[in-house]
Amino acid sequence: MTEMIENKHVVGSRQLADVVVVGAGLSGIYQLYRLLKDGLNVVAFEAASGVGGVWFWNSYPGARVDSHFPHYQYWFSKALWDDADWSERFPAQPEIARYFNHVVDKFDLRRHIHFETRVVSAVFDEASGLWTVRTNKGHEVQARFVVFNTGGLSEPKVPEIAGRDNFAGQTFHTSRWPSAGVDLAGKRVGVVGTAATGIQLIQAIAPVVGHLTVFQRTPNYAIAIQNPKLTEADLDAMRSSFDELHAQVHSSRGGLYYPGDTPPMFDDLPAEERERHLEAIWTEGNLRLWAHSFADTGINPAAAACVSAFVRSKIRARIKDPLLAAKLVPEDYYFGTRRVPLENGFYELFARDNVALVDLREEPFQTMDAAGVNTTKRHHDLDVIIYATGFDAGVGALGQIDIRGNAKRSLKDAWEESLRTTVGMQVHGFPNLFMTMAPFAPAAAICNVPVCIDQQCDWIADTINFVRRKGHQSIQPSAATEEAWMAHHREVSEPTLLAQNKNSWYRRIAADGTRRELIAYMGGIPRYRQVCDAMRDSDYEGFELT
Ligand code: NA7
Repeated sequence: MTEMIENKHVVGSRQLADVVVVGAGLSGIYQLYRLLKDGLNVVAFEAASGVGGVWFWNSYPGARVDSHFPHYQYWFSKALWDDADWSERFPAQPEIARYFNHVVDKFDLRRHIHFETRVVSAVFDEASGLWTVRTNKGHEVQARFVVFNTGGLSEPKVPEIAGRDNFAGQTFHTSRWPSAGVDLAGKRVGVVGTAATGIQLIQAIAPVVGHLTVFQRTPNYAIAIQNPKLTEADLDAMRSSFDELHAQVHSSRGGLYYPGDTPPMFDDLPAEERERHLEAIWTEGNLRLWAHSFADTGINPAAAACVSAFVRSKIRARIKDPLLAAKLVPEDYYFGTRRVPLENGFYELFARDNVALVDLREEPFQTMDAAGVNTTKRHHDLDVIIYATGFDAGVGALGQIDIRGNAKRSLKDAWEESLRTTVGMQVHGFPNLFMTMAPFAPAAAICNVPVCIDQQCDWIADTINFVRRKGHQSIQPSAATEEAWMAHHREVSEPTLLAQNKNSWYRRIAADGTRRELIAYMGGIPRYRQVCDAMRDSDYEGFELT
């Protein structure tokens, strides 16, 4: 049965919304807030039973944010900062999930969201200039604008291993963790994946499980986290520095503010000075070594090699067994050219009697059977397999929805042919469709997300308001504007060392398994915002308005 959404806007016999917002995660919540504040009639859909997006789904043991306090929170409301009550420098998932629920209740957003409702299609009609959005629950909404706040890391990836379905034990993906939890006590557990998620999970469950087999393909350069409890004085300082920090993070490259300079690694810098700088940053126990250490570590191979050697020595010092160290210490790529995880006792875990490391580069997966998994060398008996194997980044969630723009062309097909966006927020051929955290914007990757989506949600709302105020029916970037943005993206992003490491989710993996475009825009937030602002301030020169 089709349920028409109750709505105050009535055109003929049709009921309309101004905007459909898809997703009630980090960006969907703010998008909804902002559009409602602007007086628009908004309908929101969310597949989960609650708000928070990744912080709803990723409730695996050990999940916590890697952006240090006080950066990972909304920036649109000082009142929210005043009642924020964080307990740790890197808060854990339950605390962040509570925060999102608080935000939604504080601003009375919940009643606008249809939960446990998946958008299955969004089809544009060129004659009326309206989108028809349908859900798995039979809703059908017609709206002039549709905003996909579906997240960049929301569609899980599971390895294709022959016979996977034969496994008789339990299997989980970290991003679909049961809300009731999983009893792992005493069980033989296998974890596949040792990146940001795998490391957090492994640390949390190693002391609980009977036996843990860690399947690692690529070792990472993890930084030892410093995660003290916060005091009232910390919270007071946070509240009183809101304006200053707001300005600082929005003019930072990646949405995290670190005081101090970033000298070039070699110019006039004596070796001892360099070492002192590295040590001082290391002891901070956050992502500064990656984001704000030396000016040239992201582009100069010699500088990157120097930081890489430093981190390797830190990791090696903690692993007694040289054979184990050879597996856990990365040697064949530079620090910072993949997502840098934070860890807390990860390297020491492998000395425990109940933990074993399997190096998949030495013994790749072969098959799975009822009792576990076969690598090329042996059988591993398991009761539970947990995939910490990441996501179909950037495009995955949108690919699950049948989105059709001009001439009923599918977005998925268009992107399979050639992945492209204009500033990561619009696509030529898809009028009045907007996205956050999509490819080729800082928000797609390499960004403290609350800062990046703050700007994106505002730009989208400003653009929708402009179209309405000027009495236009639709807006989309011209093909030339899109090409110019893509050319700029390639020019600033591809020469970086990060772009040269193909073994990372920052480079999209296409359906055929090949690594394709670098989805991370490497020009930094200020440069990106300048381009977006210029578009808005020129009344969208280079866009097609009907
Ligand atoms: P990531 O960063 O994509 O890491 C996935 C991990 O799973 C990584 O160790 C992968 O090894 C491993 N993996 C993926 N596929 C396979 C197969 N087929 N076989 C063996 N191992 C595999 O995901 P995360 O969830 O850790 O983090 C995602 C982001 O969330 C993170 O960057 C933060 O922004 C938050 P690989 O390195 O590919 O060899």
